[in-house]
Amino acid sequence: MPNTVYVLNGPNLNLLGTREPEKYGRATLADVEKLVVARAKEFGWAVVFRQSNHEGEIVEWIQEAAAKKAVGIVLNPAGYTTTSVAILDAIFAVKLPTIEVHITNIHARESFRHDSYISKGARGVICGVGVAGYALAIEGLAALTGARRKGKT
Ligand code: CA2
Repeated sequence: MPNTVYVLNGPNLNLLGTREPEKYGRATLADVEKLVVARAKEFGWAVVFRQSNHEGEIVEWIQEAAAKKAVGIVLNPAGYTTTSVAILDAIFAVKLPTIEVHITNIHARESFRHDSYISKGARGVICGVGVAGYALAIEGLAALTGARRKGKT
């Protein structure tokens, strides 16, 4: 699936918009999907949008993205950010441009959220701008891959 971006979401992000809105906002994950699908479409890209509460499933999806020759990956690793060598290894292995996204500014939160394993393999990191960060990550992938906006027909 060339011209496809994988947007992967880690544990508990299925709760987005339903709990802790003061931290994570009121947009649901379905709203985020709509946002990224619309932005990716501007570049002629389709989106595979998924969420998992399981580390290994995220690893498998990163490998799948490479097997399908995806353009790149947008990843909010959520609670696996500071623990998952396995997800980092998958990012290194597949060599697809990967943008790490966090809805909140992880550096302004508890210190245990600061040190991301994923950032060591990501080409770019966006945090603290809410769910808009996902759309910015699509822009980032376009910048990194030299993709241009398609003219409206
Ligand atoms: O800011 C982010 O996007 C985070 O990746 C969110 C993670 C947190 O562990 C990271 O440090 C920063 C938590 C995701 C939990 O998602 C929820 C969403 C709504 C309500 C409760 C949890």
